[in-house]
Amino acid sequence: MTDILKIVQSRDPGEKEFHQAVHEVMETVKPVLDRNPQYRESGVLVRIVEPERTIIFQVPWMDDQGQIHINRGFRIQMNSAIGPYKGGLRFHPSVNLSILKFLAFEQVFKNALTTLAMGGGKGGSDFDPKGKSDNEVMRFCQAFMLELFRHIGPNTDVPAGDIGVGAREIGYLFGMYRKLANEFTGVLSGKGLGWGGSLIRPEATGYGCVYFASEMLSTQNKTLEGKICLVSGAGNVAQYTVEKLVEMGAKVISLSDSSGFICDEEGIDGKKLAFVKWLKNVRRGRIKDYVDKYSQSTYTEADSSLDYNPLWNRKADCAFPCATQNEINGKDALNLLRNNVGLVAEGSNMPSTPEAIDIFLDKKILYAPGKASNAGGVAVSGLEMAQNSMRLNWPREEVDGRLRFIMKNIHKTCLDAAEEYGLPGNYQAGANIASFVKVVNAMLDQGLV
Ligand code: NDP
Ligand code: 2IT
Repeated sequence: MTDILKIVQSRDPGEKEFHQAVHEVMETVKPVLDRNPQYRESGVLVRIVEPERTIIFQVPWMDDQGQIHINRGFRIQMNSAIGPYKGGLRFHPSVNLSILKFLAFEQVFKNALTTLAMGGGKGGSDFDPKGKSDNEVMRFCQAFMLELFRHIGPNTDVPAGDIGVGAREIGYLFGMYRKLANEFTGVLSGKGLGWGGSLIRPEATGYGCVYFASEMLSTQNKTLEGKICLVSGAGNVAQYTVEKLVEMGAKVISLSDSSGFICDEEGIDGKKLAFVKWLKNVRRGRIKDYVDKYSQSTYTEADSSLDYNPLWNRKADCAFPCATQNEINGKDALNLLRNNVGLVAEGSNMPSTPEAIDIFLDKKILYAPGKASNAGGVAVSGLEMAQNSMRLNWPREEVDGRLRFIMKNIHKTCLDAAEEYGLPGNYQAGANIASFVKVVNAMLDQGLV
């Protein structure tokens, strides 16, 4: 165990997701620390694992029946050495300090990989938008922003979406910010196209993940054409991962939500995807309803008594986890390999447990860690910030071209850093090393602040 992990564990006992994320980065950057003793000596390691600021607040709101609810709101401002804090907001009942600190920590390194000037942050609430009316969601978002607005700003901290926070929530949050601050600035990303949003932002995480996968395959002179793909989740990232995979000629056979997963061996084509988008984004229904419409497909209910997820136990070539953290464990990883999967590109944040990652690395399959492969979302958020600052909107082709370029560049950065440290093809080490060096060098340049 690294010394720094011991410090984090004793300071923040019980924050298991945060410990997992710190451990993952610190283990892989050991060769960098050995080669550059100034990093250990300067105390930069203890600084990088401690949020610069943690804001926790009460969010009181009233439901449609007049009942009062108190949720907890958070914003973790993790590191601002290379730019304003930047990262999403998650609304989900599981949200706690540990989960948001792991996400904020990952975000610092992910944002550094994009090459754009963005520090790392994350926030959210244990509020559950599921089953709430639009008015309840609006009142919650307004109450949340009533406190958050004093801590953010276009040059300070720029939140965006994540699980449970999409276009609807960003709209309500922005409206309240605009009113409270009495200014119209690019304080949130993922905004509507008519009021400062960027083209391609909704698509960016999923598209970027597929661009990254395609780059990985090209190192083996392969393409996504004809590849059978497993995708988990059915939200923003999953939907646009499927869209781009279909466009590139792959066959996607699964989708899921927290209740279960569907399998469609005939492939989820553009028409079926349009139904999923309507089902999830408009009707806000469950993925189970897919089988009522497409009767050749099957639905499997989630079963928490199993120690593996049957979604990952299907014959396929590629896997794209796009739901949530720790959704692929060691057993799932072995099942994926046994079923012929040779590429895993993470759309979600930290979907693979440490055991699963070790199995992927040991078998030398193409494995892309989320901080590299899902960086397209925040990258286009960075482009949205740039467009807002200029008060200009770039066309779709321009933003998509920049996204492709950024993903290609991240892919190369990972490979080059891995190669430099004698770990060819290890994207996990490459992503951590390249981003860590960039952030700690900026911290050292700027002194002890
Ligand atoms: P959405 O809320 O749009 O979709 C989340 C999907 O994952 C839903 O299908 C949801 O099912 C499922 N899910 C959520 N929690 C769980 C759980 N505990 N167990 C099983 N399934 C679950 O979120 P996004 O698509 O935006 O986010 C998905 C992942 O991608 C997250 O890890 C997020 O951090 C990451 N990410 C998102 C980016 C973005 O730009 N949005 C950028 C980079 C990464 P249900 O409806 O039942 O809750
Ligand atoms: O995890 C992530 O990168 C996001 N949820 C997107 C963050 C952003 O600021 O666009």
